[in-house]
Amino acid sequence: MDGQVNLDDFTVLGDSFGLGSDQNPQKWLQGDLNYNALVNLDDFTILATTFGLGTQNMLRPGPDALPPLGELYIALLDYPQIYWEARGSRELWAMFEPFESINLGPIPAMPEGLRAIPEPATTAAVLALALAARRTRGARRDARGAILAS
Ligand SMILES: [Ca+2]
Repeated sequence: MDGQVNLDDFTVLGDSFGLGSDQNPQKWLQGDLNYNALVNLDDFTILATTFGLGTQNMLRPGPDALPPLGELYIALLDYPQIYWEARGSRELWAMFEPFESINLGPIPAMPEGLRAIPEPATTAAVLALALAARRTRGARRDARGAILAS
C-alpha cells in the first residue's frame, strides 16, 4: 500500500481475506480498505475498482501485455474464496468476465464453505414457503368448516 494499487496490495488483502472481528480488527495495511475491521469482498471490490490507477502495467510488457485488471484476474485464480465470492457479485464480476473468456489459467475449485451455503439455504427457504402455504390453506379450510358448522 504505497499510493499505487498493485498486485502486492492484492496479495496482502488475499492473505487477510475473511479475517477481522471486534476482537481482532484488521487494519488498512492488512487490506481493510473501508475501515470496518473486516477484510471481505467489499474491500476487494474497492481494490479491484482502483486497481492499476496511478501505475503502468509493467508486469507483462510486450505483445502479451494485459490491462491491470487482467493481471488481477490471474492473481485471483490463486485465491478460490475471493474468486468465487467475486463471481457471485454480478457488478464486480463484469470487470473480470472478459479475462475469463481468454483462458488465462485454470479456474479454482469452489471452496467447501461456499458450496455448502447456497443450496441448504435455498432448500430451507422453499420448505418454509411450502409449509407456510400449507398452513394458510389449512387455516382457510378450518375457517370455512367453522362457518359451515355454525
Ligand atoms: Ca473492510
